[in-house]
This record gives sequence, C-alpha cells and structure tokens, in this order.
Amino acid sequence: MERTLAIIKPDVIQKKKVGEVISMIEKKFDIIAMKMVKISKDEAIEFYIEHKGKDFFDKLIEFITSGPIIPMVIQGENVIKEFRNFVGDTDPQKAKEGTIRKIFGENLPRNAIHASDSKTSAIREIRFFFDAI
Ligand code: 3AN
Repeated sequence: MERTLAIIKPDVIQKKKVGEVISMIEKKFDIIAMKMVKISKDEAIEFYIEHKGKDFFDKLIEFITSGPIIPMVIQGENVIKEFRNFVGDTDPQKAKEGTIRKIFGENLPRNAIHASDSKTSAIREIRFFFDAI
C-alpha cells in the first residue's frame, strides 16, 4: 500500500467546486485523512522549497496562500502514479480530457490540485500537513 498527498488549491474553493472534486476522487481512490487550512507565506515556501529560484516561484507562493486549501492523504496500490495520471498535466491547457486539471484548472498556477510526484515527496508532504497517520 502506498500513500500520496493531494491538495485542493484555492481556485477550486473560490469556485465552490470542492464537492465535485472530492466526489471524483472518492469514486476511484480511498481518502484516509483530510482538512481545510490556510498556510502562511513561510509555510508555503517550506512546502515548495524544491522550486525556490524558479521564475514562477513567487506567483506560486502568492496563489497557494491566497485562500484556504484542502490537503488530503490518499491510499492505495501504486497510488502515487495513478493519482498523478488522474489529475492530469501540470498545465491545465495540456491536460487530457476527463482529468481534474482539465475540468477544474484554468492556467498556471491555477491548476486546481497538487499531487505528490514520488515516494520521497509523498512522505515529506504528508508529514508537512498531518501528524501521526
Ligand atoms: P506538478 O504539481 O504537476 O508536480 P511541478 O512540480 O512542475 O508540477 O510544479 C509545482 C507547482 O508549481 C505546480 N502545481 C504549479 O502550480 C506550479 N507551476 C509549475 N510550473 C509553473 C509555471 N510555469 N507557472 C506558474 N506556476 C507553475
């Protein structure tokens, strides 16, 4: 069994599409933890530290701290890869039909959802938001 971290981003919450996104996720995956939080700028910088220095970094930090977000832990076999496929390409305009980013995303960084990209990231990112799970 593997675990991954998903985060429903502020754009989805602003558009009141949280229920639709969660409904799509739970039809295919098992959500084992979830909460709504607002993170500070310093916390956002720590979470996205691997992107520090990239040209989009400031925009990304501004966006992810622009409103509440919903981190959740999803569990299943091969879930890191399967969930990445399910959310679609980072850029909503390149994402395949039927993926969350295609349906709910607009552009970068307003791409609706985050999904851990590896086992190492998943462990770090789950720990960032959830103790003792
Ligand atoms: P993914 O989230 O699909 O793993 P990454 O790791 O390339 O994508 O990027 C991390 C986050 O940074 C993305 N979720 C996206 O919101 C943001 N991002 C990536 N590329 C850009 C860009 N060119 N402009 C603005 N934001 C970006």
